[in-house]
Amino acid sequence: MELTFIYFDFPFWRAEVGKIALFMGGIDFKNRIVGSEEFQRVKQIGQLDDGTLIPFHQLPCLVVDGVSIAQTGGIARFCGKLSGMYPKNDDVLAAQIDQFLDMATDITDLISTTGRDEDQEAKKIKRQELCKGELARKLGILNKNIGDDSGWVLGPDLGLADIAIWRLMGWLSCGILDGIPTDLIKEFLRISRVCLAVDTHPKIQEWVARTYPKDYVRGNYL
Ligand SMILES: N[C@@H](CCC(=O)N[C@@H](CS)C(=O)NCC(=O)O)C(=O)O
Repeated sequence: MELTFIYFDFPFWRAEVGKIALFMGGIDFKNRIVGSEEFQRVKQIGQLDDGTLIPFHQLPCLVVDGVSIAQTGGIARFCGKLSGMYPKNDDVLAAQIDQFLDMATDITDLISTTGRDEDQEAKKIKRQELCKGELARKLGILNKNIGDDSGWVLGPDLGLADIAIWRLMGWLSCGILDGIPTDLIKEFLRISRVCLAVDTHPKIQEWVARTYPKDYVRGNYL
């Protein structure tokens, strides 16, 4: 099976969940990076410059033997099934994983509501308000839904939910979002615990060393 991941040159959770699942499963894939100019064309016409279909004019996209698949959750499940990180015969566990992927989407969408403002100062103020209000509320709810033992979000091993939370929180707390403080998640001890566990997992460290840009800044967890 030939797999090509299409995304930006940035390790955002939407693509990382699927990519890391494949890496954990020892499954090879190609990486097609889209730059900002090509992305403007993708948004308009729904294809890469080489004609590759991008179904909903959005990224990430995964091309499987020539078939383009869109949507973060669908791609994550597909990759998870290939690598054994998403169950094929346990609908309850599958739904439990899904709920964390969808929560990651909700939190991402919340940040996006502040992101299209031309005025940087106005955007910063909106984000500061979000951190005190709805974002803090959502993080508190996410935190509550993570078990209070020392393990992963679900099950005995590192899973898709852990990866999604780790990269989402890494993005939120690394200092690149003006108006969002780097200590944002430190009070959410269970989220912080999971992020630290993912961050120090040997396979994740190998993946980061191998693929992340030189200017990658990790999140602030504890
Ligand atoms: N529902 C999509 C949303 C993906 C998404 O919003 N991707 C961003 C880049 S990270 C994008 O393509 N935005 C352009 C647009 O929505 O027009 C998913 O879950 O994958």
